[in-house]
This record gives sequence, structure tokens and C-alpha cells, in this order.
Amino acid sequence: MRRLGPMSCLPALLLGCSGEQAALAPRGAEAGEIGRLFWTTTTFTGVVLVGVCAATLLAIAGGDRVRNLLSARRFVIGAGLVFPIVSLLMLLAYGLSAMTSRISPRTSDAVVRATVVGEQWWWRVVYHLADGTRLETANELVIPVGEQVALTLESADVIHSFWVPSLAGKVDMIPGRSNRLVLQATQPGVSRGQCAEYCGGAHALMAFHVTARDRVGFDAWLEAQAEPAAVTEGEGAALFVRSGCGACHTIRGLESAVGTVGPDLTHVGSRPTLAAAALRNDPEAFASWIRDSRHVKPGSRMPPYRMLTDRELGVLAGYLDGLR
Ligand code: HEC
Ligand SMILES: [Cu+2]
Repeated sequence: MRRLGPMSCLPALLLGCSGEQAALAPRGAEAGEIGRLFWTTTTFTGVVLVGVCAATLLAIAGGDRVRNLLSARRFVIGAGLVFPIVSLLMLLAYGLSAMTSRISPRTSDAVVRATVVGEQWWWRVVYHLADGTRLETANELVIPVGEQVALTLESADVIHSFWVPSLAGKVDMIPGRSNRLVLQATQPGVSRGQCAEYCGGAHALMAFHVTARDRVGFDAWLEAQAEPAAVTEGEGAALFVRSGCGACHTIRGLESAVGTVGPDLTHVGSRPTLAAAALRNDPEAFASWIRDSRHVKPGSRMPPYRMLTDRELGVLAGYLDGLR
């Protein structure tokens, strides 16, 4: 059994090769190109490694004839000099051409455009609609399958990095700069993204989801998101305003909830997760987040609300959960 020790972590390692956050299970054009680049270089270096090991073994254990062959001038120059120079140059040319043309294209004919801003420790998402208006949401991107989506990546505080391994390579979000990334999903489905640059205490709890839908589903989603909040009256809405949440959060349609410090909550109930994928999206999660956001996410910019009673927390949670 002891011998199995190191092997027993193999399944765990292999798990990293599939699923919603796997670079080697591509669901996007750029991730597909990166996958091909990876397999090409890995296969090539694997073959070279086997060749070098075989040559070494033969040199040690082989007979005189094999040794003479291996130490011949022609073999040393051919396999030791010409082959590496030619093959590495070919790999370099392939890598550079893949990177400049297909990975991170500079221009695109994208119709869908959005800006994603990294903030400690969540993602502000702003869609720039065809009619010139902007539509803000958070911690979730929905994109149409097969179409190019042009993202502008920015930061509001420190350096973050935007990475959805199954869709594309990672691009840093740098304060004062706008970086570009073109996403193109090749199949529908949900992919998970994660901040890939250490950005402070809760960095590991800064994730998000990208949902690729067909064009009809995408248009329907966009239309629903553009609507004002489903509920803007009643006990929940009043408690939200009275608790001062509106100073940091916008709920479109709810007067005096126009803050922009935190995520737009107009349709928060419709998101796949809460607080940048730190929690599932359900009423209990809303309540525990509001009661003590810093227990869930140490250092969170949202203050805890321990003074609210259980009943008040339930009312607030029910209200936010209903904002679909
Ligand atoms: C001082 C500003 C501030 C106040 C006041 C505030 N929040 Fe927040 N809130 C934030 C920030 C910043 C985040 C993002 C935190 C993170 O994910 O790291 C957040 C996140 C949230 C989220 C998760 C949103 C998502 O996209 O998943 C909910 C829900 C929420 N707040 C509800 C409330 C409620 C309810 C109140 C009032 C009781 C409130 N907030 C008061 C700043 C604030
Ligand atoms: Cu980070």
C-alpha cells in the first residue's frame, strides 16, 4: 500500500484536466489554440526526451559498434547541433504565429463588447449595448456561442488577472491601463474563471462564471438584465434602503439605491453564485453574507451587519433572492 502513496494523488491531478475550469478541456477558440500549442510542444519534447535517454543508455551499455556510431562526427553534428537548431526554430515559428494571429487577436469584428473591472475581490461587468447605453452587472459574463466578444480589462485598485482557462489565456488587469481580450466560445456551457494574480487577502475567493448561450438565449438574457428590478416596494426594499445598503449598491428602479462602490444588485438573484463565487446563490447564503461578509471573505470591502435581527436578515435575503 505504501508504494501507492505518490500514485494516489494521480486521480486528483488528472481531475484538473477536465471540467469547467480546465485549460486542456477547451470550449473556446483561443483555449483550443493554446491546447494545440501545449500538445505539440509536449509531444515533441517527450519524443526528444525518450531519444536522449535511449542514446545515453546505449552509450553506457551498448557494444563497441553502437558506441562508435554515437561518437561519430556526423552523428554529433547532425543530432546534437543541426536537429536542435532546426526543430527549435520551427517550434518557435509555430508558437509565435499561433500567438500573434490566433491567440489574442488585436482587432476583431466583435459585436458584443464589455468592460470587466477587477476590484478587491469581485468583478464589475459593464456591457456596452448597440444603442450606446451601458448595462452593469457583476461576477458573471454571458456570451453568445460562436461570436467574438471583445473585452476591455481594467482594474480599480491593484493588479488582478482575468483567466477563464477553458476559454482563453490569462490577461492582467493593471491600474491605469486598458487591456484587451477576445473571447469566442465554441460550445454552450458554463466555464469558471479565477483571478490569477495575487491581489490581497481574499484573492483566492475572487472567481466568476462565463455562460455561453445560443444567440436567442443571449439576447433574452440581455433583455431581462436591462429591465429594472422586479420588486422595488414592500418590506424588503424598505429595509434595504433603511439599512444604508443603497449607499454602495445600485438597484435600478429603487430610489436612493444608486451606490456604485459594490456590485449592481438589480438582478442579483439570477446570478450563478454570490460574492464572486464564494457562496452559492440561495436565501441562506444571502443572509450569512449580509450578517458577516468578512467571515466569508476576510477583509471584504462590505461591512458586516451583525446588528440586524434574524427576521430582518430573512426579509433582506428573501428580497434579494427575488431580484431575478
Ligand atoms: C461600504 C459599502 C457597502 C455597503 C454599505 C453594503 N455593501 Fe454589499 N457589497 C459591497 C462590496 C464592495 C461587495 C463586493 C464584496 C466582494 O465580493 O468581495 C458587496 C457585495 C454584496 C453582495 C454580493 C453581490 C454579488 O454580486 O454576488 C450582496 C448580496 C450585498 N453586498 C448586499 C448588501 C446589503 C443587503 C447591504 C445592506 C445591508 C450591503 N450590501 C451594504 C459594499 C457594500
Ligand atoms: Cu487576485
